[in-house]
Amino acid sequence: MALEPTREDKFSFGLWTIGWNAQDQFGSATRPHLDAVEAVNKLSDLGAYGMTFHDNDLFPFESTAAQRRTEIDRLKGALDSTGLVIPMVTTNLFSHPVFKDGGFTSNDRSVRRFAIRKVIENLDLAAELGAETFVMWGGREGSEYDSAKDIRGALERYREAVNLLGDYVTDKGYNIRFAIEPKPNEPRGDILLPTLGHALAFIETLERPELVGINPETGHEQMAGLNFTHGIAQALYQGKLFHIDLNGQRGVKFDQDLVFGHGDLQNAFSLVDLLENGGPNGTPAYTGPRHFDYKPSRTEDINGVWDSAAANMRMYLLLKERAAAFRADPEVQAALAFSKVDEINQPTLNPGEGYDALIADTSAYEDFDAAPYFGGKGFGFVKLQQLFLEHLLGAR
Ligand code: GLT
Ligand code: MN
Ligand code: MN
Repeated sequence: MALEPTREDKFSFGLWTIGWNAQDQFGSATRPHLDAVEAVNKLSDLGAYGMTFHDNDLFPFESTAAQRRTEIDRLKGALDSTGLVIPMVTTNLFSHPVFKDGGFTSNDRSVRRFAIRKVIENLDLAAELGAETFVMWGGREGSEYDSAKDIRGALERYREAVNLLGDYVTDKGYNIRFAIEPKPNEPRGDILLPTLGHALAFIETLERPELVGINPETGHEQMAGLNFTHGIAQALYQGKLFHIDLNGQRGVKFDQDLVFGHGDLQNAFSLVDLLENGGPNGTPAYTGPRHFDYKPSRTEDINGVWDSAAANMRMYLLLKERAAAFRADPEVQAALAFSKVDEINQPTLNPGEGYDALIADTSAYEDFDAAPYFGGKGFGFVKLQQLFLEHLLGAR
């Protein structure tokens, strides 16, 4: 299997990732500004198929309409000459001081109106560039103090905003769906819709739930101590995995945004296995962009930036190769069968069976022998896990 990325792999990167100039809470930038045209050219050379951006990654918040147009046209020129695409666009509702208490859910009503208008402008741009996914990461939607935010009111305002944006894309005929990106905290002390489960529940309250899915990020779920692969499986189960942010995180701490696989490698392996082999008959379970949302470490110069971009794609392809070998191994297949991994897909009740028939079936209860489960009937999960790790290590 090829470890050289191609367009068919659908790898994409945020302009804010490779373009991060490495300024953090404790120190100034360690790298200069990266021009969007240079970013497109280099990503194309590395084998990516797409780039994504926030409005203000491309042009500053204060830009005039003419400045904005200049930057958009420069980007379009680079896209035309490379064949790179823009599969997703998102809006910056978190950097400018006006959003210090959020955008859609700021306590200040005039800020909320401004935020919705800013997103509408950006939806027009997304449509112009052919993006089909519009991410909404509400990093500033939240609070530090319980007394300072009426959470039910804020959720109602969030809902009002997303419903209106759904009206807008529908009326305009845009081929755009929304993807809410959850995060538990940072920059706010607590962020609304902190996990993908919260977001999934919220989406069901919307007027057009079919237009809205989620964009889960590896590190964000892991910051909450959650299993990212489990979360992605639930998003797939509910038909809501509209986009994905891949990166690396080592444990419950600040958002590290490491290279994909440079954090919890085992979870990255099970994730790639799920995405690539988790569909019907071992087909891919997800066919959208493999989007990397990472930050090249502050220690790196521009060479390190491009090395890290390439590392994301290579890690994904290595894990994909290892996952294929895992699935093809007859010993693994025997271990999966012994562990009854497939039996979970067999309905617990017989066709047409209700509780009356279940109660009448004495083999299910009265005659069922639970005793052998003591000291016997092990599931063999450890043996299976060892095989999983040996494949991950390339030992088989
Ligand atoms: C910001 C955040 C990311 C989001 C981006 C989309 S912005 O960098 O940390 O997780 O995906 O708004
Ligand atoms: Mn992150
Ligand atoms: Mn993200």
